[in-house]
Amino acid sequence: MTGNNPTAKTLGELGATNAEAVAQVFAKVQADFDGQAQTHSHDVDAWKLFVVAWTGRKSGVLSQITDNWLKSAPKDLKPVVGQEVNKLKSHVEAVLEEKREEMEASADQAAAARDAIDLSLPGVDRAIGTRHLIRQTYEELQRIFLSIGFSVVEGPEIETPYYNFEALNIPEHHPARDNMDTFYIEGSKVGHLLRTHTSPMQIRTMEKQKAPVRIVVPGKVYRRDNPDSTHGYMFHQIEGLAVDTDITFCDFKGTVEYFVREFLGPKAKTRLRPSYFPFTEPSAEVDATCHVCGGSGCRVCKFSGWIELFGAGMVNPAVYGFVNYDAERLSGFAFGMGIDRLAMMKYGVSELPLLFQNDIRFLSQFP
Ligand code: 2NL
Repeated sequence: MTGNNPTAKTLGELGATNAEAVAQVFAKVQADFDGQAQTHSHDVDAWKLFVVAWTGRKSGVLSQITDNWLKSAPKDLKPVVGQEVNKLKSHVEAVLEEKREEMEASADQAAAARDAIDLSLPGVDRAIGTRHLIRQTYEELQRIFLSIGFSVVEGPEIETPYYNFEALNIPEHHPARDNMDTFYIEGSKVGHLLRTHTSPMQIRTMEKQKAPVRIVVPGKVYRRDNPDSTHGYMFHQIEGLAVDTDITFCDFKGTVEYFVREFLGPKAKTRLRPSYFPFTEPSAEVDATCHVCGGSGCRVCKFSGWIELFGAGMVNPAVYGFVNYDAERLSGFAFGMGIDRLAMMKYGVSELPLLFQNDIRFLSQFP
């Protein structure tokens, strides 16, 4: 009640001097109350203020009416006013209670609607990743070598010059040690470097374990290179090593041919070309008949019918000296292949960077 507040005055001052006039004043107050109850019932905060404004103990409208209208009423009118006050009070109480129940129910309903889960809606469809093409290729290579008795060994990417070069019969001042090819770790007193092949792990294995040895070593290797469509400064390699008392060039050739047929299919033929590596003697490049034309000649094999797959050879006896193996009694073969190169060849990928850009449009072609 604001402004011209009738409850601040007495009934006499309002001109209500008989029962009829009193009833009219109370009817007006009750209509006022009903109107306000209607407007404020839609907003919880407004409703709270409204309730206090009418029922507040000190300055609520009902208290004001009791104080200013009932107490000051002349004796003959008092019973009438008393009755009207009681009627108004019970009306107010009944309306407030009714509205309170209504509002509680609709709040409960709203909360229930908010929390309701529609079980008939379709679920969220999250794409499941696939194995990267390099890993798929690696797993195929691993399967082939596990099937003929090799086991898998892995090791560190940061190495010492001894394991990466010395023990592999690559002496100081050998061109393969050139700064152009190798990343050295800045500030390392012993000249730590990023391995340029996974051979160091084969040396470590032979140091720890007597012959026979049959292992493959997969992993990342690093070489300083100018990046282009087929070169980066990191690639994935898998090297293999077999050492025993009576391993011959025949074992070497048979293993290589078995591998090529498993990897490229039963029709693939193998060819060995003389090559050179400091750690094998003799050394060979292993070629296979072109997987695109089958050997008749095409653009992919530059019309030669052959594709170069990897390098290999019989372990150079000089290497055995570094790991305390008896070079008179033992012999073996070794090979090293670039997994990325093999993947590009087998799956017809022409740009190496595609393998490392994580572009879903490329990756999803190899599910
Ligand atoms: C290539 C050629 C090769 C080896 C790696 C090797 C390891 C030891 C002893 C002898 Cl411990 N050889 N590894 C042998 C021949 C070739 O790699 O082109 N790799 C990408």
